[in-house]
Amino acid sequence: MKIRQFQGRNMRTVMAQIHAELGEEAVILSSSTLPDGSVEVTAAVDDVPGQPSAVPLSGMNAGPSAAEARQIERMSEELARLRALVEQQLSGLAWGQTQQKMPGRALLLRRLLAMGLGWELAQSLLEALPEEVEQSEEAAWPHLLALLGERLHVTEEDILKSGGIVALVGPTGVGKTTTIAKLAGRFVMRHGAGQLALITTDCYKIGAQAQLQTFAEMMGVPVHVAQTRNELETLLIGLRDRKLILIDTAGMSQKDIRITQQLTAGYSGLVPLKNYLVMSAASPLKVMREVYQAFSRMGLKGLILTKLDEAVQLGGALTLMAETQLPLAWLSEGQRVPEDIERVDVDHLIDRAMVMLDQNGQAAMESAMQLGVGKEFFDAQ
Ligand SMILES: Nc1nc2c(ncn2[C@@H]2O[C@H](COP(=O)(O)OP(=O)(O)OP(=O)(O)O)[C@@H](O)[C@H]2O)c(=O)[nH]1
Ligand SMILES: [Mg+2]
Repeated sequence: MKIRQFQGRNMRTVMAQIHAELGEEAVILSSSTLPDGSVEVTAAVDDVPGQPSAVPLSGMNAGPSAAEARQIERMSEELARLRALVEQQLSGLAWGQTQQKMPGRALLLRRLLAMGLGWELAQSLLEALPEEVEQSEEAAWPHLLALLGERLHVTEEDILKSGGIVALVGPTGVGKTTTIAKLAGRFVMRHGAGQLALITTDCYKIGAQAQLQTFAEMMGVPVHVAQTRNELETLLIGLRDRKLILIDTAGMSQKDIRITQQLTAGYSGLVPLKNYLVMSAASPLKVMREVYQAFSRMGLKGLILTKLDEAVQLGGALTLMAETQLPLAWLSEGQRVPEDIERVDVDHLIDRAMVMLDQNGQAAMESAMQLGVGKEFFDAQ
Protein backbone atom coordinates (compact mmCIF):
# COMPACT_ATOMS: atom_id res chain seq x y z
CA MET A 1 0.00 0.00 0.00
CA LYS A 2 1.27 3.45 -0.94
CA ILE A 3 0.53 6.18 1.63
CA ARG A 4 1.05 9.89 0.91
CA GLN A 5 0.27 13.18 2.59
CA PHE A 6 -1.21 16.09 0.60
CA GLN A 7 -1.68 19.72 1.48
CA GLY A 8 -3.64 22.42 -0.27
CA ARG A 9 -5.73 25.53 0.03
CA ASN A 10 -8.99 23.66 0.26
CA MET A 11 -10.40 20.14 0.01
CA ARG A 12 -11.13 20.43 -3.67
CA THR A 13 -7.55 21.24 -4.66
CA VAL A 14 -6.17 18.52 -2.42
CA MET A 15 -8.58 15.95 -3.91
CA ALA A 16 -7.44 16.94 -7.39
CA GLN A 17 -3.82 16.35 -6.35
CA ILE A 18 -4.69 12.95 -4.87
CA HIS A 19 -6.53 11.93 -8.02
CA ALA A 20 -3.64 13.04 -10.20
CA GLU A 21 -0.95 11.31 -8.19
CA LEU A 22 -2.59 8.21 -6.75
CA GLY A 23 -5.44 7.70 -9.19
CA GLU A 24 -9.13 6.91 -8.83
CA GLU A 25 -8.61 4.03 -6.42
CA ALA A 26 -7.03 6.18 -3.71
CA VAL A 27 -8.65 6.21 -0.29
CA ILE A 28 -8.59 8.89 2.37
CA LEU A 29 -7.12 7.77 5.68
CA SER A 30 -7.38 11.08 7.52
CA SER A 31 -7.92 14.77 6.94
CA SER A 32 -7.40 17.86 9.06
CA THR A 33 -7.49 21.63 8.82
CA LEU A 34 -4.18 23.31 9.64
CA PRO A 35 -3.92 26.55 11.70
CA ASP A 36 -3.45 28.60 8.55
CA GLY A 37 -6.73 27.28 7.17
CA SER A 38 -5.21 24.97 4.62
CA VAL A 39 -6.15 21.31 4.44
CA GLU A 40 -3.96 18.28 5.03
CA VAL A 41 -5.06 14.89 3.82
CA THR A 42 -3.42 11.50 4.15
CA ALA A 43 -4.40 9.20 1.31
CA ALA A 44 -3.39 5.74 0.26
CA VAL A 45 -3.69 3.44 -2.68
CA ASP A 46 -3.32 -0.31 -2.86
CA ASP A 47 -0.33 -1.57 -4.81
CA VAL A 48 -2.29 -4.55 -6.11
CA PRO A 49 -4.41 -3.26 -8.95
CA GLY A 50 -8.12 -3.93 -8.83
CA GLN A 51 -8.21 -4.63 -5.08
CA PRO A 52 -9.35 -1.51 -3.32
CA SER A 53 -9.07 -1.95 0.43
CA ALA A 54 -11.40 0.85 1.45
CA VAL A 55 -13.91 3.17 -0.13
CA PRO A 56 -12.28 4.65 -3.27
CA LEU A 57 -12.78 8.34 -3.94
CA SER A 58 -14.60 7.55 -7.13
CA GLY A 59 -17.04 5.25 -5.40
CA MET A 60 -17.88 7.21 -2.26
CA ASN A 61 -21.60 7.05 -2.87
CA ALA A 62 -21.80 3.61 -4.45
CA GLY A 63 -22.79 0.56 -2.38
CA PRO A 64 -20.01 -1.50 -0.79
CA SER A 65 -18.12 -3.93 -3.00
CA ALA A 66 -17.57 -7.53 -1.94
CA ALA A 67 -14.13 -6.66 -0.54
CA GLU A 68 -15.58 -3.72 1.36
CA ALA A 69 -18.38 -5.84 2.74
CA ARG A 70 -15.82 -8.36 3.99
CA GLN A 71 -13.87 -5.60 5.64
CA ILE A 72 -16.99 -4.21 7.32
CA GLU A 73 -17.82 -7.70 8.53
CA ARG A 74 -14.29 -8.13 9.93
CA MET A 75 -14.57 -4.78 11.69
CA SER A 76 -17.91 -5.61 13.26
CA GLU A 77 -16.57 -8.97 14.43
CA GLU A 78 -13.62 -7.18 15.97
CA LEU A 79 -15.97 -4.71 17.67
CA ALA A 80 -18.07 -7.55 19.06
CA ARG A 81 -14.90 -9.16 20.46
CA LEU A 82 -13.85 -5.89 22.05
CA ARG A 83 -17.28 -5.41 23.53
CA ALA A 84 -17.27 -8.88 25.04
CA LEU A 85 -13.83 -8.19 26.49
CA VAL A 86 -14.92 -4.91 28.05
CA GLU A 87 -18.06 -6.52 29.49
CA GLN A 88 -16.00 -9.34 30.92
CA GLN A 89 -13.57 -6.90 32.51
CA LEU A 90 -16.44 -4.90 33.96
CA SER A 91 -18.17 -7.89 35.45
CA GLY A 92 -14.82 -9.05 36.82
CA LEU A 93 -14.50 -5.64 38.42
CA ALA A 94 -18.02 -5.81 39.84
CA TRP A 95 -17.22 -9.23 41.21
CA GLY A 96 -14.05 -7.91 42.84
CA GLN A 97 -16.04 -5.12 44.48
CA THR A 98 -18.68 -7.56 45.69
CA GLN A 99 -15.95 -9.72 47.21
CA GLN A 100 -14.50 -6.75 49.03
CA LYS A 101 -17.73 -5.19 50.24
CA MET A 102 -19.81 -8.30 50.77
CA PRO A 103 -17.62 -11.36 51.19
CA GLY A 104 -20.60 -13.37 52.49
CA ARG A 105 -22.62 -12.62 49.40
CA ALA A 106 -19.71 -13.44 47.10
CA LEU A 107 -19.36 -16.85 48.73
CA LEU A 108 -23.08 -17.57 48.38
CA LEU A 109 -23.02 -16.53 44.73
CA ARG A 110 -20.05 -18.75 44.11
CA ARG A 111 -21.83 -21.74 45.63
CA LEU A 112 -24.97 -21.15 43.60
CA LEU A 113 -22.89 -20.94 40.44
CA ALA A 114 -20.92 -24.05 41.39
CA MET A 115 -24.28 -25.87 41.60
CA GLY A 116 -24.64 -25.02 37.94
CA LEU A 117 -27.32 -22.35 38.29
CA GLY A 118 -27.48 -19.69 35.59
CA TRP A 119 -26.06 -16.27 36.39
CA GLU A 120 -29.36 -14.38 36.37
CA LEU A 121 -31.15 -16.92 38.55
CA ALA A 122 -28.29 -16.94 41.06
CA GLN A 123 -28.32 -13.14 41.20
CA SER A 124 -32.08 -12.90 41.57
CA LEU A 125 -32.10 -15.45 44.40
CA LEU A 126 -29.47 -13.40 46.22
CA GLU A 127 -31.50 -10.26 45.69
CA ALA A 128 -34.54 -11.95 47.21
CA LEU A 129 -32.54 -12.92 50.30
CA PRO A 130 -33.52 -10.70 53.27
CA GLU A 131 -30.54 -8.69 54.50
CA GLU A 132 -30.63 -9.95 58.07
CA VAL A 133 -30.62 -13.55 56.81
CA GLU A 134 -27.71 -12.82 54.50
CA GLN A 135 -25.60 -11.82 57.52
CA SER A 136 -26.11 -15.18 59.17
CA GLU A 137 -23.76 -17.86 57.93
CA GLU A 138 -26.01 -20.75 59.00
CA ALA A 139 -29.32 -19.30 57.86
CA ALA A 140 -28.38 -17.81 54.49
CA TRP A 141 -27.74 -20.96 52.50
CA PRO A 142 -30.87 -22.93 53.54
CA HIS A 143 -32.91 -19.79 52.94
CA LEU A 144 -31.48 -19.48 49.43
CA LEU A 145 -32.32 -23.10 48.69
CA ALA A 146 -35.86 -22.53 49.94
CA LEU A 147 -36.16 -19.55 47.61
CA LEU A 148 -34.93 -21.72 44.76
CA GLY A 149 -37.48 -24.39 45.68
CA GLU A 150 -40.29 -21.86 45.39
CA ARG A 151 -39.40 -21.36 41.74
CA LEU A 152 -39.45 -25.06 40.83
CA HIS A 153 -42.46 -27.23 40.12
CA VAL A 154 -43.23 -30.87 39.65
CA THR A 155 -46.30 -32.23 37.86
CA GLU A 156 -49.28 -33.05 40.01
CA GLU A 157 -50.35 -35.70 37.58
CA ASP A 158 -48.82 -39.15 37.48
CA ILE A 159 -49.58 -40.53 34.02
CA LEU A 160 -49.12 -44.07 35.28
CA LYS A 161 -52.18 -43.50 37.43
CA SER A 162 -54.23 -41.10 35.35
CA GLY A 163 -53.40 -42.49 31.88
CA GLY A 164 -54.10 -40.49 28.73
CA ILE A 165 -52.35 -40.00 25.42
CA VAL A 166 -48.76 -39.12 26.10
CA ALA A 167 -46.07 -38.25 23.54
CA LEU A 168 -42.41 -37.97 24.44
CA VAL A 169 -40.65 -35.35 22.35
CA GLY A 170 -37.12 -34.04 22.44
CA PRO A 171 -33.75 -33.98 20.74
CA THR A 172 -31.93 -37.02 19.41
CA GLY A 173 -30.53 -39.59 21.79
CA VAL A 174 -31.78 -38.11 25.07
CA GLY A 175 -33.55 -41.32 26.06
CA LYS A 176 -37.12 -41.00 24.76
CA THR A 177 -37.45 -44.62 23.67
CA THR A 178 -35.76 -45.91 26.83
CA THR A 179 -38.10 -43.77 28.96
CA ILE A 180 -41.15 -45.08 27.06
CA ALA A 181 -39.98 -48.61 27.81
CA LYS A 182 -39.53 -47.79 31.51
CA LEU A 183 -42.95 -46.15 31.79
CA ALA A 184 -44.59 -48.93 29.80
CA GLY A 185 -42.97 -51.57 32.01
CA ARG A 186 -44.20 -49.92 35.17
CA PHE A 187 -47.67 -49.34 33.81
CA VAL A 188 -48.08 -52.95 32.71
CA MET A 189 -47.02 -54.16 36.17
CA ARG A 190 -49.83 -52.08 37.68
CA HIS A 191 -52.62 -52.29 35.16
CA GLY A 192 -51.80 -55.18 32.80
CA ALA A 193 -50.76 -55.17 29.14
CA GLY A 194 -54.33 -54.85 27.84
CA GLN A 195 -54.63 -51.28 29.12
CA LEU A 196 -51.58 -49.99 27.26
CA ALA A 197 -50.90 -49.09 23.63
CA LEU A 198 -47.57 -48.09 22.14
CA ILE A 199 -47.20 -45.99 19.01
CA THR A 200 -44.01 -44.91 17.35
CA THR A 201 -43.71 -42.12 14.81
CA ASP A 202 -39.99 -42.80 14.44
CA CYS A 203 -39.56 -43.94 10.86
CA TYR A 204 -36.35 -42.10 10.26
CA LYS A 205 -33.72 -44.07 12.09
CA ILE A 206 -32.82 -47.61 11.11
CA GLY A 207 -33.66 -49.92 13.97
CA ALA A 208 -35.69 -47.31 15.83
CA GLN A 209 -38.87 -49.36 15.71
CA ALA A 210 -37.00 -52.58 16.45
CA GLN A 211 -35.68 -51.04 19.68
CA LEU A 212 -39.17 -50.33 21.02
CA GLN A 213 -40.48 -53.55 19.54
CA THR A 214 -38.07 -55.62 21.61
CA PHE A 215 -39.24 -54.03 24.87
CA ALA A 216 -42.86 -54.29 23.77
CA GLU A 217 -42.65 -57.98 22.89
CA MET A 218 -41.31 -58.77 26.33
CA MET A 219 -44.35 -57.08 27.83
CA GLY A 220 -46.78 -58.50 25.29
CA VAL A 221 -47.85 -55.12 23.95
CA PRO A 222 -47.97 -54.49 20.19
CA VAL A 223 -46.24 -51.43 18.71
CA HIS A 224 -48.20 -49.42 16.17
CA VAL A 225 -46.50 -47.21 13.61
CA ALA A 226 -47.87 -43.84 12.55
CA GLN A 227 -46.06 -42.01 9.80
CA THR A 228 -48.53 -39.20 9.24
CA ARG A 229 -50.91 -37.14 11.27
CA ASN A 230 -53.84 -38.95 9.67
CA GLU A 231 -52.45 -42.36 10.55
CA LEU A 232 -51.88 -41.19 14.11
CA GLU A 233 -55.43 -39.91 14.48
CA THR A 234 -56.88 -43.11 13.03
CA LEU A 235 -54.78 -45.18 15.42
CA LEU A 236 -55.79 -43.06 18.40
CA ILE A 237 -59.46 -43.53 17.58
CA GLY A 238 -58.97 -47.28 17.23
CA LEU A 239 -57.12 -47.44 20.55
CA ARG A 240 -59.43 -45.17 22.53
CA ASP A 241 -60.36 -47.88 25.00
CA ARG A 242 -56.78 -48.06 26.32
CA LYS A 243 -56.06 -46.31 29.58
CA LEU A 244 -52.60 -45.18 28.50
CA ILE A 245 -51.23 -44.60 25.01
CA LEU A 246 -47.52 -43.82 24.86
CA ILE A 247 -46.19 -42.23 21.69
CA ASP A 248 -42.48 -42.42 20.92
CA THR A 249 -41.34 -39.75 18.49
CA ALA A 250 -38.27 -39.48 16.31
CA GLY A 251 -35.45 -37.54 17.90
CA MET A 252 -35.25 -34.20 16.18
CA SER A 253 -32.60 -31.61 16.32
CA GLN A 254 -34.05 -28.53 17.97
CA LYS A 255 -33.42 -26.91 14.61
CA ASP A 256 -35.76 -29.26 12.77
CA ILE A 257 -38.74 -30.23 14.84
CA ARG A 258 -41.26 -29.59 12.11
CA ILE A 259 -42.16 -33.23 11.59
CA THR A 260 -42.75 -34.04 15.23
CA GLN A 261 -44.62 -30.80 15.64
CA GLN A 262 -46.96 -31.61 12.77
CA LEU A 263 -47.57 -35.04 14.20
CA THR A 264 -48.25 -34.30 17.81
CA ALA A 265 -49.10 -30.63 18.24
CA GLY A 266 -52.49 -29.74 19.68
CA TYR A 267 -54.37 -32.91 18.96
CA SER A 268 -58.03 -31.99 19.11
CA GLY A 269 -59.56 -35.44 18.91
CA LEU A 270 -61.05 -37.46 21.70
CA VAL A 271 -58.55 -36.71 24.42
CA PRO A 272 -55.95 -33.99 24.36
CA LEU A 273 -52.47 -35.20 23.62
CA LYS A 274 -49.93 -34.46 26.32
CA ASN A 275 -46.41 -33.70 25.15
CA TYR A 276 -43.60 -34.27 27.63
CA LEU A 277 -40.21 -32.83 26.76
CA VAL A 278 -37.34 -35.23 27.35
CA MET A 279 -34.03 -33.57 28.04
CA SER A 280 -30.64 -34.77 29.23
CA ALA A 281 -29.62 -33.30 32.59
CA ALA A 282 -26.04 -33.51 31.35
CA SER A 283 -26.62 -30.90 28.60
CA PRO A 284 -25.23 -27.38 29.05
CA LEU A 285 -27.80 -24.79 30.08
CA LYS A 286 -27.39 -23.00 26.77
CA VAL A 287 -28.42 -26.13 24.87
CA MET A 288 -31.35 -26.75 27.25
CA ARG A 289 -32.61 -23.24 26.59
CA GLU A 290 -32.39 -23.79 22.84
CA VAL A 291 -34.18 -27.12 23.08
CA TYR A 292 -36.94 -25.62 25.21
CA GLN A 293 -37.35 -22.69 22.80
CA ALA A 294 -37.81 -25.05 19.89
CA PHE A 295 -40.10 -27.61 21.50
CA SER A 296 -42.23 -25.30 23.61
CA ARG A 297 -44.01 -24.29 20.42
CA MET A 298 -45.86 -27.60 20.37
CA GLY A 299 -47.26 -27.11 23.86
CA LEU A 300 -45.61 -28.98 26.72
CA LYS A 301 -47.21 -30.61 29.72
CA GLY A 302 -44.03 -31.38 31.61
CA LEU A 303 -40.36 -32.24 31.63
CA ILE A 304 -38.60 -35.59 31.85
CA LEU A 305 -34.98 -35.26 32.86
CA THR A 306 -32.70 -38.11 31.83
CA LYS A 307 -29.06 -39.07 32.26
CA LEU A 308 -28.80 -37.60 35.72
CA ASP A 309 -26.13 -40.24 36.28
CA GLU A 310 -24.01 -38.62 33.57
CA ALA A 311 -24.45 -35.05 34.81
CA VAL A 312 -21.95 -33.35 37.12
CA GLN A 313 -24.31 -30.53 38.09
CA LEU A 314 -28.06 -30.29 38.36
CA GLY A 315 -28.21 -26.49 38.43
CA GLY A 316 -28.58 -26.13 34.66
CA ALA A 317 -31.77 -28.20 34.63
CA LEU A 318 -33.09 -26.39 37.73
CA THR A 319 -32.42 -23.06 36.04
CA LEU A 320 -34.35 -24.12 32.98
CA MET A 321 -37.24 -25.27 35.17
CA ALA A 322 -37.23 -21.98 37.07
CA GLU A 323 -37.00 -19.89 33.92
CA THR A 324 -39.70 -21.74 32.01
CA GLN A 325 -41.92 -22.89 34.90
CA LEU A 326 -42.06 -26.28 33.19
CA PRO A 327 -42.94 -28.86 35.85
CA LEU A 328 -40.80 -31.96 36.24
CA ALA A 329 -42.62 -35.24 35.74
CA TRP A 330 -39.86 -37.88 35.88
CA LEU A 331 -36.20 -38.18 36.65
CA SER A 332 -34.16 -40.89 34.94
CA GLU A 333 -30.70 -41.88 35.99
CA GLY A 334 -29.56 -44.99 34.26
CA GLN A 335 -30.28 -47.35 31.43
CA ARG A 336 -32.02 -50.14 33.34
CA VAL A 337 -35.62 -50.75 32.26
CA PRO A 338 -37.89 -50.24 34.16
CA GLU A 339 -35.92 -49.50 37.37
CA ASP A 340 -34.05 -46.31 36.60
CA ILE A 341 -36.85 -43.78 36.66
CA GLU A 342 -38.61 -42.01 39.51
CA ARG A 343 -40.99 -39.26 40.38
CA VAL A 344 -39.46 -36.73 42.74
CA ASP A 345 -40.60 -33.71 44.70
CA VAL A 346 -38.88 -30.33 44.73
CA ASP A 347 -37.09 -30.92 48.06
CA HIS A 348 -35.64 -34.14 46.77
CA LEU A 349 -34.54 -32.40 43.59
CA ILE A 350 -32.68 -29.76 45.57
CA ASP A 351 -31.13 -32.42 47.79
CA ARG A 352 -29.84 -34.12 44.67
CA ALA A 353 -28.37 -30.87 43.41
CA MET A 354 -26.61 -30.44 46.77
CA VAL A 355 -25.19 -33.95 46.73
CA MET A 356 -23.79 -33.25 43.28
CA LEU A 357 -22.38 -29.95 44.49
CA ASP A 358 -20.59 -31.77 47.32
CA GLN A 359 -19.21 -34.33 44.90
CA ASN A 360 -18.21 -32.11 42.02
CA GLY A 361 -18.55 -28.54 43.21
CA GLN A 362 -15.00 -28.02 44.41
CA ALA A 363 -13.57 -27.87 40.90
CA ALA A 364 -16.32 -25.49 39.80
CA MET A 365 -15.72 -23.26 42.84
CA GLU A 366 -12.01 -23.12 42.12
CA SER A 367 -12.40 -22.29 38.47
CA ALA A 368 -14.91 -19.59 39.42
CA MET A 369 -12.34 -18.06 41.77
CA GLN A 370 -9.48 -18.19 39.32
CA LEU A 371 -11.34 -16.67 36.45
CA GLY A 372 -12.99 -13.84 38.36
CA VAL A 373 -16.57 -14.85 37.86
CA GLY A 374 -18.46 -13.03 35.18
CA LYS A 375 -21.84 -13.47 33.62
CA GLU A 376 -20.22 -14.14 30.26
CA PHE A 377 -18.05 -16.85 31.69
CA PHE A 378 -21.02 -18.70 33.13
CA ASP A 379 -23.28 -18.13 30.17
CA ALA A 380 -20.63 -19.68 27.95
CA GLN A 381 -20.73 -22.94 29.91
N1 LIG B 1 -26.66 -43.06 31.40
C1 LIG B 1 -27.91 -43.01 30.97
N2 LIG B 1 -28.19 -43.41 29.73
C2 LIG B 1 -29.46 -43.34 29.31
C3 LIG B 1 -30.50 -42.85 30.13
N3 LIG B 1 -31.65 -42.89 29.43
C4 LIG B 1 -31.31 -43.39 28.21
N4 LIG B 1 -30.01 -43.66 28.14
C5 LIG B 1 -29.23 -44.19 27.02
O1 LIG B 1 -29.13 -43.22 25.99
C6 LIG B 1 -29.07 -43.83 24.72
C7 LIG B 1 -30.14 -43.26 23.83
O2 LIG B 1 -31.40 -43.63 24.33
P1 LIG B 1 -32.71 -43.71 23.44
O3 LIG B 1 -33.81 -44.11 24.34
O4 LIG B 1 -32.49 -44.50 22.21
O5 LIG B 1 -32.83 -42.19 23.06
P2 LIG B 1 -33.90 -41.53 22.08
O6 LIG B 1 -34.22 -40.18 22.63
O7 LIG B 1 -35.03 -42.45 21.85
O8 LIG B 1 -33.01 -41.40 20.78
P3 LIG B 1 -33.56 -41.11 19.30
O9 LIG B 1 -34.75 -41.96 19.08
O10 LIG B 1 -32.39 -41.47 18.45
O11 LIG B 1 -33.83 -39.68 19.25
C8 LIG B 1 -29.24 -45.32 24.95
O12 LIG B 1 -27.97 -45.91 24.97
C9 LIG B 1 -29.88 -45.38 26.34
O13 LIG B 1 -29.56 -46.58 27.02
C10 LIG B 1 -30.16 -42.42 31.46
O14 LIG B 1 -31.00 -41.97 32.26
N5 LIG B 1 -28.87 -42.52 31.81
MG1 LIG C 1 -35.82 -43.23 20.11
